[in-house]
Amino acid sequence: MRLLAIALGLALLVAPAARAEDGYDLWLRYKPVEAAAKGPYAARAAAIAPARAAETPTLKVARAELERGLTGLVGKPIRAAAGSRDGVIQLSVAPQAGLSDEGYRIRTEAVNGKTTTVIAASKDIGVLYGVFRYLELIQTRQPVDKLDIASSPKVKLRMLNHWDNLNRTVERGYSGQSIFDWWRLPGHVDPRMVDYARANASIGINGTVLNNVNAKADSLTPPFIAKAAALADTFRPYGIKVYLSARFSAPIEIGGLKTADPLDPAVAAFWKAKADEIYKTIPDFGGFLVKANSEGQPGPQDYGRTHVDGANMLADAVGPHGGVVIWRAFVYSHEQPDDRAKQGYSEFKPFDGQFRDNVVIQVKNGAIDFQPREPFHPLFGAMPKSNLGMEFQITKEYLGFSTHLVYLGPLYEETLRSDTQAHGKGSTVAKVVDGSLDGRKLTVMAGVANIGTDRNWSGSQFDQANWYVFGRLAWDPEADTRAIAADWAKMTFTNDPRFVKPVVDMMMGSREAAVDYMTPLGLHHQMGRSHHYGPGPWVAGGERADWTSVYYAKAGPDGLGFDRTPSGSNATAQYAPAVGACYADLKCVDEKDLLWFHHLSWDYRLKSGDTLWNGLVKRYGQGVKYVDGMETTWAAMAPYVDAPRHAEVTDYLKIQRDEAQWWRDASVAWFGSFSKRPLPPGEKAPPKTLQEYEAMTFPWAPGI
Ligand code: BDP
Repeated sequence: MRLLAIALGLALLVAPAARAEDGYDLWLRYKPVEAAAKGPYAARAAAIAPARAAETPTLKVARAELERGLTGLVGKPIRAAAGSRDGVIQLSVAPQAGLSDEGYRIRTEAVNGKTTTVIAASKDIGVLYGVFRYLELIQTRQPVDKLDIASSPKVKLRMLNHWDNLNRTVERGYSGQSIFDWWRLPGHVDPRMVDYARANASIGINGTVLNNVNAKADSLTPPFIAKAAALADTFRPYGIKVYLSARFSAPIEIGGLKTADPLDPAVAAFWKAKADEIYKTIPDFGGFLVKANSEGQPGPQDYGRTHVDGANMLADAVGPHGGVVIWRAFVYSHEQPDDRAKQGYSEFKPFDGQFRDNVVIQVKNGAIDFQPREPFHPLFGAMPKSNLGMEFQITKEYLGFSTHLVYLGPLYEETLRSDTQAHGKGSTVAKVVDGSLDGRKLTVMAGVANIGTDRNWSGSQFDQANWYVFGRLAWDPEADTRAIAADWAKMTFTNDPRFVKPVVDMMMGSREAAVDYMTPLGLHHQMGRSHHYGPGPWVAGGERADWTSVYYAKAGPDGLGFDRTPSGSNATAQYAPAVGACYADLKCVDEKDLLWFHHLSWDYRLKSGDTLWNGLVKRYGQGVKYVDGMETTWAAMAPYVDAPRHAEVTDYLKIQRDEAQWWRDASVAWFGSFSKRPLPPGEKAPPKTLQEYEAMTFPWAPGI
């Protein structure tokens, strides 16, 4: 016994100090498979054969990842030729029928009568994706003895959009500073950039926009091009291209021109030269992302030109190099007092068919702005002759920042599965995004990143799941987000079903809970002014009406909600007739979208039989209750989770619980001042006066 203790003590002394779990390893932890389950995996992953292909940088990292993963999961694999023994894994690059360039096939085959797992693809990048998939199978304890898997991404450009500034602040970032260390680049490339690339490649992300859409022209100057090139070199083996947000007025700011008019030949020449310069240092540069004539950003309309003029001019600059222009449809102007929800459609729909083939119009999932719930954007399905991409927000600007546990899978899935009915039933948003509805090839799914310098990358352990699910859906927009949550939970924490089931259930309901305690029944944009932290339903006045809460809720003694039916702004007319008619019809519209489309009296009867007022108050309470439930569930998970991560999540849930209550109380106080109706039985009066809630200010809220 003593001897054993001494031996153990020695082993501890010589073993490398185990790093506490802090979330850095994301879903790529590669912890040893439990002894009882290990056998079959070890048998199928005992050796790695020399790759059947020239050793490219991508194959090198694929092999390194496989070795690293297997070493962690089942023990260090040896090297052996395929066919020399059972349990060899063979990486192979060879033309694969029925797979796209990035697709992969994993098959169990007999080579010389020996069982071999072949991970094959037409291009090396497919092999890397296949390796990650194989490791995922082991990490999630799927059988690997008789594999026959083929997978190709359904969307071509699967991208992160970083809203990162050149001084390392991050617009709407809640996880520390920008991970891109612009100041020290290109001389020093933080090794973390490799882990960033690994994580993205593991979920199929193949592009990243390095800088904020509210862009500075400096990002296009030679020093910054060199910095971007250093990142591009680091990401290249992982199949990730870099893109830059381009400021439309750059020809004036860094080009010495007097105008940025897209039809001015000198302006077009500036952009052509700029593109040539970038491609000289970054030969596989992805292209430009542009926010033009939106929220004060410069654009072609400043010169009486159109989005088409601006986008096509830039497209002609990058086109010869194989680049694309991603032009955002998130526009709403100072001049038009129209319902903000209508403006993107009104501005872009008439241009369908006029954009160059290498232009993609990137559309936010909803017509306002990344709210906890929005009906799908009416542009989906409305521009069949244009490339239309999806923009989701992964960072939770409007969903409680990084301290609220909100799994966004159901939000993304709800939008992607919405039926635009553009060509009759089944014309889902997913089919617009993957291009299949109108036979489009250049497809995009973008996510506004939630990544920063925090050790856990995303600001919270559970926000990693939002990065993860985004990537998985970009690969397959029709994937099931519950299954994805389960994969994530298993890899990130444990395969123990006593953990996976309750935690996945908790995640799946968490978004609906946030909708309930923030903006139930179709309410939207009720957050604090500008930082969007906490409740601010009273926000009024200021620069523009559509930056206020009162504009969206339209609360009054008569009732609540924004009338977007034909009797109101008629935004419903922007949808396919059957869809719009349903939204406009109180008998058809789903109550989750009720106040988005309708202005209703406080006594309107909900399906539950409650009045609108009573139903609203109850919804807020339901949201708070759900967070209570999450706290209880999580407390019971302590045996399955390492102490540091368990404690962090526990702390955050407490913050969320308090803030959910605050949302409920402040909203009830505010809307109650209009409804003037008593609270439904059992509902507590807000503990503070309305004036006290209104007086709370947060000048240091993060992310601005
Ligand atoms: C809004 C954000 C703002 C962004 C803008 C955008 O509040 O910070 O610049 O979207 O998408 O949601 O351009």
